Amino acid sequence: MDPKIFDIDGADIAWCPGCGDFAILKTIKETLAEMEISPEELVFVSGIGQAGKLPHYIKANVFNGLHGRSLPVSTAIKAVNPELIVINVSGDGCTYGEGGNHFIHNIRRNPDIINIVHNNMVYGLTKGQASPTSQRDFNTPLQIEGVSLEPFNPLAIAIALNASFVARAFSGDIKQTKEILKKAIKHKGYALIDIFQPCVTFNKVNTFQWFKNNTYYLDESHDRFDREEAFKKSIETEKYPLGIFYMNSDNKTFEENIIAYKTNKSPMYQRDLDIDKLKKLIDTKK
Ligand SMILES: Cc1ncc(C[n+]2csc(CCOP(=O)(O)OP(=O)(O)O)c2C)c(N)n1
Ligand code: SF4
Repeated sequence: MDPKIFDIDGADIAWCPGCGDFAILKTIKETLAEMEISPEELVFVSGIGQAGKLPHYIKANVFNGLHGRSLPVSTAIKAVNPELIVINVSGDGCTYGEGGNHFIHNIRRNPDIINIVHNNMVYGLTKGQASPTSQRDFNTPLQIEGVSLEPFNPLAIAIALNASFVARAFSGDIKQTKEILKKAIKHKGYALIDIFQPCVTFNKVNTFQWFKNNTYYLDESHDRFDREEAFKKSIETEKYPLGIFYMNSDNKTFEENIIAYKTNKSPMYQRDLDIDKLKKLIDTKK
């Protein structure tokens, strides 16, 4: 399949030249094309931010909602139509800051969705304030003496909560990121891919070269099914590991746990609403 199938003619892309978001967009389009997934099978869901604009630039079904609120929307879409491939895509601020509570409880629910987080360690859209993943001492127009907090560690949190798929990628390496994304799409259950993404305008510390110099790939010897080993890797900061840290398929997905699917497997959106039955049910609870 030609990745151009996902292009929107005349799309006016608002990202700065050189932004890592372009590479992520290209990676997603090429991955989907290589996997022969068509636009109708997909829904992209995002919140607010530069990363949150990605669904505007891809031809597929799209829901762009409130800052930090994309994960519950993704969960609901997957619940009413489990046949769709739901890709949640947003920034580190949107997902781990404003949406932090949703991030945590989404892992517990385990919907079968892919969660791509553009991690540029800064708030890009609002012009460079610190995000939860900004590194200590990072100077911004707001944090004038530098960030004084430890950065939020999304991978360690996800592994601690026994998330079903946890990975980190680098937007500058399209080939490896594609491989990770393919595995996340094939995986059943919630899949987190935190992608390091240089913000060339507001993060002059964590640049393309910085990410290259400060990362390495997990090798074959890393056992993805060993949770303790994955946790140890997730707290490494001298150099940041890239690749798939952890996988498990032990827990049922959110959709599988829904009572409505116990006896009837047809997607909920196709069912007729029985108002009388609903009224009776409400009456019994009065
Ligand atoms: C509830 C709420 N709080 C704050 C804002 C303002 N706001 C819009 S985008 C943004 C930061 C986005 O940063 P991030 O999610 O890291 O994405 P990036 O722009 O870096 O891709 C903020 C704070 C908002 N729109 N809604
Ligand atoms: S401000 Fe940063 S994240 Fe936003 S488009 Fe520009 S380079 Fe990309």
